[in-house]
Amino acid sequence: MNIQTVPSTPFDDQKPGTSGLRKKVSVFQGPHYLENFVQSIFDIIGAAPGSTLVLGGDGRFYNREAIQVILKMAAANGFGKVLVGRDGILSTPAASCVIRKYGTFGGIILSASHNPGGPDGDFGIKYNTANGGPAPEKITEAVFARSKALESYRIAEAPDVALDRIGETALGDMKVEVIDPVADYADLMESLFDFGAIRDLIKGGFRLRFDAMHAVTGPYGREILEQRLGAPAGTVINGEPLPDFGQGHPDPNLTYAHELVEIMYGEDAPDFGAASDGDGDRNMILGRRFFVTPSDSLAVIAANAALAPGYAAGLAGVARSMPTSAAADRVAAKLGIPCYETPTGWKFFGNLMDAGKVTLCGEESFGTGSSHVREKDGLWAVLFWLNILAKTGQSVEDIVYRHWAEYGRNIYSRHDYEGLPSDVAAGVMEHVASQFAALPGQRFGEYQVKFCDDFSYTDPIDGSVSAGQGLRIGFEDGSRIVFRLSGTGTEGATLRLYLEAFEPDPAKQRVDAQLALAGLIGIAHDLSQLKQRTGREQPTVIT
Ligand code: VG1
Ligand code: CO
Repeated sequence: MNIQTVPSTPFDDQKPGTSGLRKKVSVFQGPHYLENFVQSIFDIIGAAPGSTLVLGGDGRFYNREAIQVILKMAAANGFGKVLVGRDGILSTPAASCVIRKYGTFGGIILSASHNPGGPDGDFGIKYNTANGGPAPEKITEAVFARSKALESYRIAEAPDVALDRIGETALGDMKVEVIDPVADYADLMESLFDFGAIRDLIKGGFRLRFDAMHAVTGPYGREILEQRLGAPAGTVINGEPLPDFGQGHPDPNLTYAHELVEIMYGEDAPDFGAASDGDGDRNMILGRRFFVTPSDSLAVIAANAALAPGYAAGLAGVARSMPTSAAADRVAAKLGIPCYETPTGWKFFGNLMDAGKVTLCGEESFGTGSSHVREKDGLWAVLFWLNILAKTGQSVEDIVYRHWAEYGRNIYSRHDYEGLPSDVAAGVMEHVASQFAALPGQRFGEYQVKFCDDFSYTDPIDGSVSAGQGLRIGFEDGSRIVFRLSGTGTEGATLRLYLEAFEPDPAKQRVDAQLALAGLIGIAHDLSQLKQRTGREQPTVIT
């Protein structure tokens, strides 16, 4: 096999964000762009010759082409074997599962997650370490530094590898093993949840819908829900993965998963609805005409975890990202287990899980997961809910109402302002931060400011510090306003405004979140001059 060393020039914009490097497809298609980043990863991770790598993606446009390039570069960089999902497909949690199950050195996941795909859409690439989780910041920073100096990359001259059939082929000295992308993951799910009870629930007439949004979870949903759990054909909708996600926005929220929302809020709605995102790590949970916020979902799962066989032994602890509501904290307090608050992004949960300090983790951005893998996991959350529903016999709505009555309700919403000019978004953040010295003690109507800061996290395991993780304004009654800039977009800036209030009185809990949060929303607008500075009357998306 002929190995070429191709001269290249460094790029200065390959800085990984909240979850890997994300750029427009056209950027990745540019000469050497993908190759330089992959070589930077290989140079930094220092895999011993003969190591095994996992490779797969969410099937979006450019997935196939990128897989072939990475296989040839892996061969030229001394890897002994690559496990690749059939047709280059692996959901993000399935990739994490495969890395862990086969003890590989690490894995490369091709995805821009919930970002739209297609020739004009986004592409992304992410490296996961041997624990199955996203590389920590010290690795992503080193990869970025390397990419700014890289002058050549290595690639094997070889024909493309056929990826449509399970089995092993050779690429020079390297083996390429095409694996079933679903089987290992589905087996893991079956080991965690009471599939018998869920099967009986469905047999008894319980109706559900799962919207795969033409993204990666279609085959996973069909195998698990329709084959192994016996749900009728058609339970999985939009189950055919498409390179452009059917021109949709594969983000499971009330705005973008509108087809499912119409079904669940329509006549004769099923008992349960769920959706997942581009790469299968997010989830949205719906009951009949009822939406469960992701923050509440984490808390409900934590409170009912013992109903699932894989969690019957108890939880070591829970963790949530900073902007996620404190609903899970209340459950942890009652269970007498620790609750950790981390920056946004799943990479910050890895150390806590590896150290055995937490079992469950969650983010307000429709991400929930556990130490069964090291990624958030959409179908896992769906199965956890089905397990709880099967064991309690209650409806989704009843479970949440009872939960609020017992723990109080953390009323929560996130307002996103997408596609802002970067300087405008930065100006809003600077303006908010500039008031921090004067804010504590100030009163705004019924709210009095208790503290404000720019969230900084010190990892309790390795002591690494991550500063600048979001502007927090906390009030005496536990309410919060958070301002944060997104780290996953590819155009301009997205400003996220997170709002949280607490309502202990069951008689006042069943209220519309936007109405209940109106006072806080007003304060947030006053403090940030959001409308004046952005010219936007409304957020792009409210979740
Ligand atoms: C967003 C979410 C964050 C999540 C990240 C990756 O990041 O807010 O909670 O971990 O997406 O999710 P940001 O920086 O845009 O706020 V995924 O499903 O896009 O990998
Ligand atoms: Co995702």
